Amino acid sequence: MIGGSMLLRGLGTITFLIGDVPPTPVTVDQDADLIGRLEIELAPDADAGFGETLLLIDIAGARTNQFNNAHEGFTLATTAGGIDLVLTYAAGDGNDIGLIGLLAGDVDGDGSVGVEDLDLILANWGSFVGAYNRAGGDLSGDGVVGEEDLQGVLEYWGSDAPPTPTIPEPTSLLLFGLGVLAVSRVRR
Ligand SMILES: [Ca+2]
Ligand SMILES: [Ca+2]
Repeated sequence: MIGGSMLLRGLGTITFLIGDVPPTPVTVDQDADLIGRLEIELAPDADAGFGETLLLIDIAGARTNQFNNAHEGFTLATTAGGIDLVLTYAAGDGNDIGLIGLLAGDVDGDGSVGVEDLDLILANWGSFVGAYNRAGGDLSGDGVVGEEDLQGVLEYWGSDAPPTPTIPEPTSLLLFGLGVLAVSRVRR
């Protein structure tokens, strides 16, 4: 626990190491003024699930400002398992700082990487949509929809969120398989 206000000014950097268990959150028992950098280091066994929130900083008081390098929605790291760790300033009880696990390459956020994501990239190709505007098609963080974002989708093509109790209908499984085949041909 950090007593009093948390001030990270100038060159201050706070680094969280993400391993196979959730990080222990820093607790700020008053206000937090965030002028500094937030860095994420991944251990080789770093693990996070789709839709899971890892709480980093629990602020009891009010928050002012944001980290210099990381605004809402920025992807700070990607685990080996293909989960993007995306920053939110609205975790916990609404004003805490955390990372939300989203599927890498998943532009529309529906929990799978496929044709819809590719379509969004192509529809916005060359457009400036804002850094890490996922729904707009920027996965790479340069704010423009282009080659890197396309590669991001292709690299994780076919990945799915962890299975839900719902069993997919055989027809949708078949269509999914065809979609993968079509893209494999295009890439050759
Ligand atoms: Ca998707
Ligand atoms: Ca981009």
